[in-house]
Amino acid sequence: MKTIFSGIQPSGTITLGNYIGAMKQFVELQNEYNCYFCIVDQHAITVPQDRLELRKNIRSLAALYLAVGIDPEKSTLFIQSEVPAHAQAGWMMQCVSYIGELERMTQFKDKSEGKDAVSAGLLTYPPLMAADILLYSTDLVPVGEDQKQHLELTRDLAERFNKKYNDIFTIPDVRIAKVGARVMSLQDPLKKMSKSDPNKKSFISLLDDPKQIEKKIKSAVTDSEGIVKYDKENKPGVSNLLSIYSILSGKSVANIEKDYEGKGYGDFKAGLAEVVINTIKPIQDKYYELMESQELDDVLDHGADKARKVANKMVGKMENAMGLGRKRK
Ligand code: ATP
Ligand code: LTN
Repeated sequence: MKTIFSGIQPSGTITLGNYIGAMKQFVELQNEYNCYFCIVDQHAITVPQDRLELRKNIRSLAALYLAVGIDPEKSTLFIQSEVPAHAQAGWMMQCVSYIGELERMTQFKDKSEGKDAVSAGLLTYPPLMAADILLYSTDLVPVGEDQKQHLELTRDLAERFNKKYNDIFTIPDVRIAKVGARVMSLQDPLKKMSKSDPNKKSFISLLDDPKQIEKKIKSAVTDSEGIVKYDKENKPGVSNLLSIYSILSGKSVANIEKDYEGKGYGDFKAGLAEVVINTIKPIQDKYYELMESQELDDVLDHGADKARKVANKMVGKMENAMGLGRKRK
């Protein structure tokens, strides 16, 4: 069985973008692959976080992974900071990374833009991500479009390490969903939907209540044409809403366009709100049940134990390859 690894930052509540671009794929893939799904809390602290809020988000993200359908019998779910091998391997990968290539990452440029103080961790975020992936001899990494560049760097770093030290890493492939890999902000359809966006109207979180969802969709930016038609270039707002509608309802974009022919954006938005609410409702029911139960901690304890065993072996191989410490038998 081939291995999958992916991670989500506990930097807020999962959005429809995270769900459509990443989580929904995870659920489908877990039947065919040996899967590791990680709550990457060490990546989250590359930008300022409130400690109580972070703790809450970590637990909430774990419950959401399970609520959307990650099955702990099939997949390993764990918290990055509970497996110290990630930080150890992350340091070694930093030492094979060049500052120039890290400065070229668009996520670094976006997140550091206009900030007075930028942490060194924001720059060295990609080698830690490479470590996450390489520790498990991962074959495939399902992510949204925005992570493609980080995956290319991961492959470069793995090849560099293999050539320079010892051929120990599997070179991972990226898997990007054919549709929905880049869900856009509801307030600025030229920007990706992000859970850490300070403007809460720009995203729908999986924990929003029906009233909030209706309101956010109602105020989503469209255009003045009043025609429900997919045209990414000229109608980015409507096209984004149409994509979300299509993915969540399973209807083709052409059929949705037909359903709303001669009707305005008001009807279309009300229809979309209903589709979103119907998708989210069962996830929320499961989520609130999980947050009350002991099951969550058991799953995370077990996941960390399992991940530690695999990851520690690879750290041993990396240290041997680089000549750290004493030779292990
Ligand atoms: P942050 O706002 O803190 O940067 P984020 O919302 O961008 O967070 P991540 O935790 O960085 O989310 O990403 C988790 C997964 O969701 C990744 O696979 C990422 O590619 C995917 N993803 C994030 N935003 C979108 C989006 N708008 N559309 C599709 N996929 C997305
Ligand atoms: N960088 C990713 C989160 C992430 C990740 C990973 C994704 C950290 N480690 C390993 C896939 C595999 C993000 O910002 N979405």
